[in-house]
Amino acid sequence: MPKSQNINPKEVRKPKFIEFGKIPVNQYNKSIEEEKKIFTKEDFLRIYHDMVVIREFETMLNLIKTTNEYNGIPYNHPGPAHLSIGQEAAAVGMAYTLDADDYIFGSHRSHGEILAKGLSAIHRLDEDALYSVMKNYFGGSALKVVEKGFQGTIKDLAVNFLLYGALAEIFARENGFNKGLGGSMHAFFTPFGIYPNNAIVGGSGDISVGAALYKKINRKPGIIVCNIGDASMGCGPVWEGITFATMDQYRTLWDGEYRGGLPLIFNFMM
Ligand SMILES: Cc1ncc(C[n+]2csc(CCOP(=O)(O)OP(=O)(O)O)c2C)c(N)n1
Repeated sequence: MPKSQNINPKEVRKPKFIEFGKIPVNQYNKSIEEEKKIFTKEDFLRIYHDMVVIREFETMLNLIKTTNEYNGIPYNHPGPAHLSIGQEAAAVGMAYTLDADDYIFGSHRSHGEILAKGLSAIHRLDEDALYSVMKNYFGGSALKVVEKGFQGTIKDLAVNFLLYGALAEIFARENGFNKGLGGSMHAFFTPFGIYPNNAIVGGSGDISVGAALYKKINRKPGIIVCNIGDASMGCGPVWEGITFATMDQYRTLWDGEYRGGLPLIFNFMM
């Protein structure tokens, strides 16, 4: 791949030490007053709203798994559902400033990320674009269900569409975002920038790098966020992905507008 990268053996074989700079850890120390200057009251309400939606979604799944019932409605779901209760803020914080052009990939525990990214995309897309997405997705089969008897704004309809599509997917239903074939761990909805999650721990660690390379080479707008669990740091493909994403060639050999790193963030969920 290198066009010309000169390596002087006299230089590289010299006895020396490799030294690392400081890596910042736990450096966040803003006060509530400082944060209030960055976000508006509407922002805070929307952040809280999105977190509550995710918490209730996961609580509902937990009740269905453990009691076969939610709000008096009996249902049985024998399939997998890895919940993310307690991680709502991490998911909403990750998605809040992303556009529909920004893509997320995830792990086996990604319901919260899917909903957070979907809610963020719904907020950013205009009503015509939203309606067209819903109408054209698998012939509008999910839209038909949520539209029945619905009275409200297109944005509210889109929220119902998101919740229904994600839930139907988890329940392996035909109206699910992926016709129920992906399920809890492989759900995705690309019109909102929600790319597949992955049952293989760390599986998104290298797929995300490929997606970021695609964006860079094709000069597509947006960035990639790779959401994976901390245990995936023990997986080889994640290190391969990180190494590939930080190759010196991007800085030293790629010319003009292609110079520089990939539009990629690794976001480790603890
Ligand atoms: C390559 C691979 N190894 C092992 C597993 C089994 N497995 C499923 S979840 C999990 C733990 C993942 O931990 P982490 O990424 O920290 O996420 P958490 O479940 O703690 O949110 C393991 C080992 C797997 N799915 N894939």
